[in-house]
Amino acid sequence: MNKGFLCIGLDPDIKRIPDRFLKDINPLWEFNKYIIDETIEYAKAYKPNIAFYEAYGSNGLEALKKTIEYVKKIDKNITVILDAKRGDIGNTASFYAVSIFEDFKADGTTLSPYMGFDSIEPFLKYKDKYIFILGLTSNPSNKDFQFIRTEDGKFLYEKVIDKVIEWNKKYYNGIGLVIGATNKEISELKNKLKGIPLLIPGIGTQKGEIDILKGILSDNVFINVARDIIYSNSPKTKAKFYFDELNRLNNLI
Ligand code: NUP
Repeated sequence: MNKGFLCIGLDPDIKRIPDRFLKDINPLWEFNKYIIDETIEYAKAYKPNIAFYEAYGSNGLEALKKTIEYVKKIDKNITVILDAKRGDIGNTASFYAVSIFEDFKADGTTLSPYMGFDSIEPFLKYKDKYIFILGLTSNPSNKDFQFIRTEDGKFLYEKVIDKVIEWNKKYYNGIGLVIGATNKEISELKNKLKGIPLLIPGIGTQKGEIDILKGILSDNVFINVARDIIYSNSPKTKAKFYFDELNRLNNLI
């Protein structure tokens, strides 16, 4: 089933959500429910970032859990990616994996590659889940480490991408990458990344250009937009805008 490419980021900030939600017992949950109801017809996926929930302790985590359950209850085919950027030694990582995949029941998550394979391995036994490993991130400081030249002349991010592609072939095809839409390098990476699951943030508030995504869209590619949709006056209209734009781009090829 192809339901477009749009992944809506559920990153609720209490300071930015409309006043009418603040009187509720759990404003984060009520706000998310509103966003989901408004946008679900255009969403292929939702991506809550766990930071926005952990910040509010048990109330926040309850909102996160209810949010994931709600999406799945409405449409079990919608992918929920719990953005948590985990990465720790093996036995610790195995508990992160249990939390994300068995307790929160997310369909995918994000991982940092910095600690190497043993920090990724515990996630690999969940073969029906996506893992997106940070490859080339969308933030300005991605230059600090990701663009360090390695001994064979390649940038560090290129080495990470090569390694993830190798793992994808060796283990299972749910292993993918985070590639920020703010990077012009995306254009050169398109061929190499064919068939690899991709989570692409950076469109909208971070000013990534949507046209750079031409030629990269496919079934397991998720284009994430959070703030520009969830805080707009009409999340539905904004979600439709991105849904249509991505489909237009896909049809150009
Ligand atoms: O490279 C990355 N850039 C990025 O923005 C990797 C990420 N996981 N993210 C996340 O995507 C970020 O933490 C936030 O949850 C979302 C982008 O949100 P927005 O800029 O569309 O509001």
